[in-house]
Amino acid sequence: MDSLLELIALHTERGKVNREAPYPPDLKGQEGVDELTARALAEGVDPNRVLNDGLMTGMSRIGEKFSRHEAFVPDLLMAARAMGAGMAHLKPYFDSGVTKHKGTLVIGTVQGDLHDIGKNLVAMIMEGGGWEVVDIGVDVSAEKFIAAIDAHPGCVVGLSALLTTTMMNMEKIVQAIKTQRPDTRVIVGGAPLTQEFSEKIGADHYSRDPQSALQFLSASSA
Ligand code: B1M
Repeated sequence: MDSLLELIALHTERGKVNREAPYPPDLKGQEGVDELTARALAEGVDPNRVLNDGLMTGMSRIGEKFSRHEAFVPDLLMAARAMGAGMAHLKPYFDSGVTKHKGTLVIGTVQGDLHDIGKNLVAMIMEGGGWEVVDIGVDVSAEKFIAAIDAHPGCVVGLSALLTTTMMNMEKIVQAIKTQRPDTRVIVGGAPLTQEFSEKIGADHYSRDPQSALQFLSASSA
């Protein structure tokens, strides 16, 4: 089982999407993340392990290589595509089958930021936890968040940021929401964030991971 998870991590890192994918050339004809993830789940591997020890491990390895200038933006893009292929297989496993929603979460990646894998994962797990999720995409301005709040009265808003530069935009968006729609609860997440930053910008909750967001919402809506 561990060797299969390691292969998922490796093929995520290398951006090998599926068997037909010609990239990377040295893995031509081999199973990609698509087939490997499906196989792991069919063999009964815990979906959380597929996510954490397979897909996310591969993604963090390519990120570390990028930091060391051993990988470049196209490599990140291919890894993201491979991870997306794996996540599609995980979705049904995080689906609770709950029909009555606990509430609505409007979620988006903040202005200037195009990273959406973490946001998509949070959206998937919140849906699985019984929340209606309205995903308003990436590069989302304060105005667009406010419009979504107005369209979904009583919703909770989730903001994701992956860049230290766009954390500043997150601060502006939280301030705009808290000034213009003060009753709206805001949760924030993303790799560069900290609890301290979240408190400084006036968010209601900092979520290190999707589970923590779900726990916060479940506790505060109970
Ligand atoms: Co970019 N990128 N990237 N990138 N990228 C990072 C973030 C970086 C850390 C890489 C590095 O240097 N090691 C670095 C940021 C440095 C910094 O600011 N400190 C970086 C950079 C510099 C850049 C560019 C500027 C590169 C360039 O152009 N020179 C550029 C910026 C583009 C832009 O946004 N304007 C860029 C571009 C890209 C791609 C488009 C190529 C691609 C994104 C594709 C996509 O998302 N569709 C990409 C990728 C893939 C990465 C890495 C490798 C992986 C990110 C990821 O998806 N991780 C990343 C390095 C890394 O993280 N190791 C990197 C997996 C994902 C599941 O984790 O998103 O952290 P994460 O989400 C987690 C938690 O953070 C949390 O839950 C998730 C699951 O646990 N979470 C929330 C996230 N949002 C949440 C919201 C919540 C709650 C929890 O509540 C609302």
